[in-house]
Amino acid sequence: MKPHQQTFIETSIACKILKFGSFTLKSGRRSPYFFNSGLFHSGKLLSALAESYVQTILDSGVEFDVIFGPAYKGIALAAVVAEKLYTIANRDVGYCYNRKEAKDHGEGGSIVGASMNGRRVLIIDDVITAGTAIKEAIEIIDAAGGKLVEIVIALDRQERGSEGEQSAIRKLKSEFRVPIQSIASLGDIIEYGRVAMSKEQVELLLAYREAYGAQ
Ligand code: OMP
Repeated sequence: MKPHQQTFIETSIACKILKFGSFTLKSGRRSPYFFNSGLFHSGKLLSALAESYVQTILDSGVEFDVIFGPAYKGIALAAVVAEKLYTIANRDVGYCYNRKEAKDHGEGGSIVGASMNGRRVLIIDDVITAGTAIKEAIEIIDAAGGKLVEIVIALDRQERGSEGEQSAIRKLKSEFRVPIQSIASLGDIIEYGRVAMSKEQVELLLAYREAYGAQ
C-alpha cells in the first residue's frame, strides 16, 4: 500500500468517515462498513482528500482537459481536486458539474462550469458499488459531447454486480473502455485492518467479501 493510501484510510477511520457496524446499501445489501464522503466536511479534511485524489491521478499518468463531478457529492470533489492539481502539479484543468434540475432561465442548461464538448473528461466521484451512479454520469458526459478518459473514485468496494461474478468496476471498464482508479479498495482496508483493527472486525469484512466480493 502506498503512503497516501494508508493516510487516506487512517484519516477516514479516525474521523468516522469510514464506519464499521451494520449498514444497508443502495443495492439493499447489508454491509459491515460504510464510507460517507460527505463527512470530509472541513477545509483540512477536504484538502487531505483532494491531495489523495491528485496523487492517484498523477500516478495514473492520464491526460485530460476537464474534471466532471456528478451532483451532488461530486461537485465539491471536482472543485477541490481542480484547485489542488493546480497548486501541487501546476496543471490548470477545467471543472464542471451537473444540476439535478435543469434551469430554464439565467445561464440555463444542466451543466455548470467548463464545457466538455470535444474535450477529454475525467470523472471524480466517491464510491462505486454496483455502478449505477457512474453510468448516469457517463450518459451526461456523452450528451455534452465530452470524451471520457478516466474515472477516479475514493473507494472501490470491489463488489460484484447484481448479476454475475464480475466486479461492477470491471464491467464498467469493459463496457465503456475506460480506466478506473481508486484511492483505496476494500482489499486495502482489510490489509490495513490486519495490523490496526480487531480480529473480529477484520473477520466481518472478510465474510462480507466472501458473500459479495468480485472474482
Ligand atoms: P452504486 O451507484 O451502486 O455504484 O453506489 C454508489 C453510491 O452508493 C454512492 O454514491 C453512495 O450514495 C452509496 N454508498 C456510499 O456512499 N458508501 C458506501 O460505502 C456504500 C454505498 C452504497 O450504498 O453502496
